[in-house]
Amino acid sequence: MYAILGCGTAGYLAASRLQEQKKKLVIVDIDEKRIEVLKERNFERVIKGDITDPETLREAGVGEAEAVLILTTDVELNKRAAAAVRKLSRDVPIILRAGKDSSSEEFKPLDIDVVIYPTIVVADEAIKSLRELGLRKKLRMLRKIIEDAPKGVAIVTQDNPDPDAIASALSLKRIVEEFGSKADIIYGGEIGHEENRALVNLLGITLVPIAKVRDLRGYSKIALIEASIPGENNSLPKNIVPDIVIDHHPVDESRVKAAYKDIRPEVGATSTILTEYLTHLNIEITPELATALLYGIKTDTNDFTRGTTGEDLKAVALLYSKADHDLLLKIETPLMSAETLDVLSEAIRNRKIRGSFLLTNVGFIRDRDTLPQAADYLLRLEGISTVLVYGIGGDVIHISGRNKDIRINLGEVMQKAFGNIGSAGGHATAAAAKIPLGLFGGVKDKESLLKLAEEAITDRFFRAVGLEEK
Ligand SMILES: [Mn+2]
Repeated sequence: MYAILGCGTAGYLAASRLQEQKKKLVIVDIDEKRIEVLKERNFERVIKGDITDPETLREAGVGEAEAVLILTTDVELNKRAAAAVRKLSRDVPIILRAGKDSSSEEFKPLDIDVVIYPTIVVADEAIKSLRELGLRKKLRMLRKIIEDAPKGVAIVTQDNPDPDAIASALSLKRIVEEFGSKADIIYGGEIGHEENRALVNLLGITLVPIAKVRDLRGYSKIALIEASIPGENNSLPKNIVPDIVIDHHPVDESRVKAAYKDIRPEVGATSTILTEYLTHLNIEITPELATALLYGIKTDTNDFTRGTTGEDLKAVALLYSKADHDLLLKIETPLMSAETLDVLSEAIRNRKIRGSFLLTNVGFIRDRDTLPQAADYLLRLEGISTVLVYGIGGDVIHISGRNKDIRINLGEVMQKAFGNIGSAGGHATAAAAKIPLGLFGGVKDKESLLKLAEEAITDRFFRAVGLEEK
């Protein structure tokens, strides 16, 4: 049972809310008319009496209440009422409304559990609304852009999209559909990692490789997700100005050209931003979408340990209850294909180590996606900080690199080593290269071809990192 002492406007509102929640109440007020009104409104226990009189309060059972609310506008009255309550019980929790000029000192002797300062509450609410309004305004603008997209929206993600990029793009697609248009999710590079492919396959997400898009200008609008500048870690041509940019990677914002941009380096994942959008727009977050977004935040924040903010955790709290956790487990622990296992065993057997470098030739491969997985795996070997795994697929040598040595920018090294004989690039920690076999023209015998490829790669790579081949 809760006790409400004095039933002015605030007391009445509190009583109504508690009644809605089917809580038991006792209300004490001195005003005859108010008492009548309260009885008409079906409040069960309404007592006419002086809220500063301990005897009245005792009869009302206030000393045994779960909590006492004293919310009148007369702070002196509130204090006297609190003193009366304390005469009955030292333990019953008291919530008291302070005055405009109250200081915390004046309530100390009364041992009040919660003092509510109306001015602070008003200011806090105003600030909260400010944030809400900002988001509402932004989303109105997003809606306007999308509603003006009769030929649909091209949602272009970062290259080699990670779960955060995939989940964010999927969410934006839902938003576009909600606003009455349609969208395709377009990516450059590849969907690497078995986990990422499991995410895409288990959720039935359709992603279009950018090479298959005939003309991006066939879409009315272009959105860039998890990247902000065309051509930088994404395959959007540099001369295209996107209409929408949503990202959380730090960038000099003056370089970002888009009618709509929401770039928040302070959050751990773009999925957090999109979760906020979906919530705000009242778009249902299905178990599949919740699973994708949760996985996106999880991987980007390294299981909530890296750059995780309150905003991320707020999104996680919401998504966690909606996500399909069996599905999430399936995504996180995908089955390893027999081919990946074979490539891994070749990679382990053929490894050549020099210092902290490990290079390995896995021979002929069918699926080049097995290379980065082998490289990831071998990077866990003690004492190794840079791994290169390569193999021949079709008429190309595929090279996949992984690096955790902060002095080395693997993308640059690969570019330097293989850029002039093939294509190469990537990041400091992950990079790839392709070299056409035509380079070794004329060599028919497979063994010789492998040996030649191995020599060329080893030699060029060590030259590029500044370790000449002996
Ligand atoms: Mn991200």
